[in-house]
Amino acid sequence: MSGAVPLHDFSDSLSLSLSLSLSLHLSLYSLSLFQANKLKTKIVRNTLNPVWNEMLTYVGITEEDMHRKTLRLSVCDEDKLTHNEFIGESRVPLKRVKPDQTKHFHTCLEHPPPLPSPTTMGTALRGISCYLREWENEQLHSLEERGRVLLSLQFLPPGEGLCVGVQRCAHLAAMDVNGFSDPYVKTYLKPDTQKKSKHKTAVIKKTLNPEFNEEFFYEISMSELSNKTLEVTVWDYDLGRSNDFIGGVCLSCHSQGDPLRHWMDCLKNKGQKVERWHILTNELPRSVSHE
Ligand SMILES: [Ca+2]
Ligand SMILES: [Ca+2]
Repeated sequence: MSGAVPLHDFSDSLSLSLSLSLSLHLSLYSLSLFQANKLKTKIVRNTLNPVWNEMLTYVGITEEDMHRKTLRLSVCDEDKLTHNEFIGESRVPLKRVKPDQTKHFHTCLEHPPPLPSPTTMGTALRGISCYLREWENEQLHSLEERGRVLLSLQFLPPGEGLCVGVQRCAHLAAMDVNGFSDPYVKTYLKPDTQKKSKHKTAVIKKTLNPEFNEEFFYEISMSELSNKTLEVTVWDYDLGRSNDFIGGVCLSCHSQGDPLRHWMDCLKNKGQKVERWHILTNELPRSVSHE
């Protein structure tokens, strides 16, 4: 990791334009980068040479994604009576893509066998594309991605306090049978012995890409703040039953990667509003500073 990280030097979304010509019987093309969500083109029927010319956009790409992740393009044949059939896939490491540059790839489709990991197999059976384990050595290896959240942090010196902005979420996991969630965001500043640090956004109904644009203020000194952990969790509101946990992220001096960078940028740049995307995972990292 490099020492000084310039702020806002990274494009926050990755656009992918696909124009392919294939000599296979296929009618459905899907594209995955995050486990939580995949993007799909429209279905082209009864053809061996489909043309899509569609633009599919992943919102909330982080710096870590660009270094470590691989885009998987899966081609499938839609079958109304049985499971959709996996035809082949191609992969593009995001390292090969540079911000603000369009790059064209001509690749062949391959048909690798799925890996025998139970979680991978579960996903493969549910979805139309076969997920393979890709980040074996990652810290996030055992964690499932549940979407992204765009947060802003600003330490305000005069009154001493942290302003947390919950801007929006993208590619959230669907927690309702209708294929959507009713998301809202909760924030805590921990340890929180008096249970006073909880803040909640409004619920946005039936969406996987909610916009909140809400700000919460924590009155706290810089020295106290450096020992705290900001816990951000996203929930699906359910009427008449307990709400579903979608995912969360923790920001503190003990974090790693993007959360650590964001936290340090905030502490080092008093008064400056720093915005970053974060990956939401199904479990929060256990930290010794908690409870
Ligand atoms: Ca639900
Ligand atoms: Ca719901």
